Amino acid sequence: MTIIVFGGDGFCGWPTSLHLSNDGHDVVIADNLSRRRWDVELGVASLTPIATVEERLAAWEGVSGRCIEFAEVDMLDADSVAELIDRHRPDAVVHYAEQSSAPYSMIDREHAVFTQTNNVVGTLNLLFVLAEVAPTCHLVKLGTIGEYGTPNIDIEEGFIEVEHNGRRDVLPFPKQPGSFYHLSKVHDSHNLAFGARVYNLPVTDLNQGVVYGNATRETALDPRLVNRFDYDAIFGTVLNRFCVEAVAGHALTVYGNGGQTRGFINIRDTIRCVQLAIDHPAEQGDFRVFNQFTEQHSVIGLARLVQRAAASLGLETRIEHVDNPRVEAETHYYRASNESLLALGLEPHRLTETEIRSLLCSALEWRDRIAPDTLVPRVTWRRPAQRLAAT
Ligand code: USQ
Repeated sequence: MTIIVFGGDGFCGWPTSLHLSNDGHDVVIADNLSRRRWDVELGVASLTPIATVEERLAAWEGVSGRCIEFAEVDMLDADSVAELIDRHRPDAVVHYAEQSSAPYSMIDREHAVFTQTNNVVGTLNLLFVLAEVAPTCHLVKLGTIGEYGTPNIDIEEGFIEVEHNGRRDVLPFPKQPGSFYHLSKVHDSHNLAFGARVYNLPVTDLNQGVVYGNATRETALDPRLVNRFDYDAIFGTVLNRFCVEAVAGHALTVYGNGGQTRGFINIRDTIRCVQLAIDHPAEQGDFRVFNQFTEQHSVIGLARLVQRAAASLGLETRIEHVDNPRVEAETHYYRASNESLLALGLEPHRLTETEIRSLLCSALEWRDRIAPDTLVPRVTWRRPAQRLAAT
């Protein structure tokens, strides 16, 4: 197949692109390289040193003999997106090209507006281009399981059967997202569900959980292929952060009581899920939703797992319950379904002690690059727009 990966230079997009290329597909990466600019804006950096996109692609060709084309495209520029789709006529597009951090979206008005404009308008542009230029192309879109929030009932995959006043229907599962970022994904899902229906497009929305790890089989083939490993308080996800905190001798920063429970997934399963979605495409006019996570954990449970694995490596760690910078339930029911991808053949990597030890060893390898200042959460949900208040 010919597959365009929008956002193919980012944390999930880069290993996905390599994996699909390794699987024999013709892969094109479309990316505006904004993820690298946000590092500069925030004064943070990946724990692993990231090669330029040109170096990455040359290294991949060197080790695999396969070429991945790169196009610097901003999804807000619909003409460029249309030109790219028209030129390649892809069988599938994978869409990761969004601002992916909840804290980033909560910095202030400007960052909230940017996140929603970038994500929602970019997705709308792609939807319209596909409808006009490539209506049989399968759109695989990365959403988030955080769209559902933490309801006091089981979370289904996108839809729920409801009985009301004696009548029954299957309706979109209620959404209670926890940040302007998560809201942007909700808006995307609504636009995609509507667009798939009226333009008869095949769409898969992957509601992904919190990703951990950074390396995949392909990224390990050459140092220039190494993937990002974010650990700062804006872009780092919780388990990766705990591993870096453990090797930095920093307390594990559990927000609040740590009872927050989420779905988690290894980056190696992320790329496999996307591959499964592509191999088993949605029908024309179908908007299907898969919950993409493999196991559930509470934040305090994860901290204890990291503490135990760290101890086995001789690292002393301390858990600190810091004031929760977010507005979120800390004690709640959580049980989400993830049957669709398992039914398609996903064989999950489990979060064993060995797996956490291997994450800790990756962090140890780059210990000298840790900037402890960036571990401390500075964005709070409760006090928006400091800049606005000052004006
Ligand atoms: N948390 C801590 N300590 C930390 C960092 C986070 O206790 O040092 C807690 C948060 O309060 C939250 C949970 O850990 O309750 C998860 O936070 P996170 O930063 O790992 O993940 P989140 O902000 O929810 O977002 C991440 C990705 C996002 C993706 C989402 C999936 O950045 O792109 O969509 O995970 S989900 O959370 O399932 O919506």
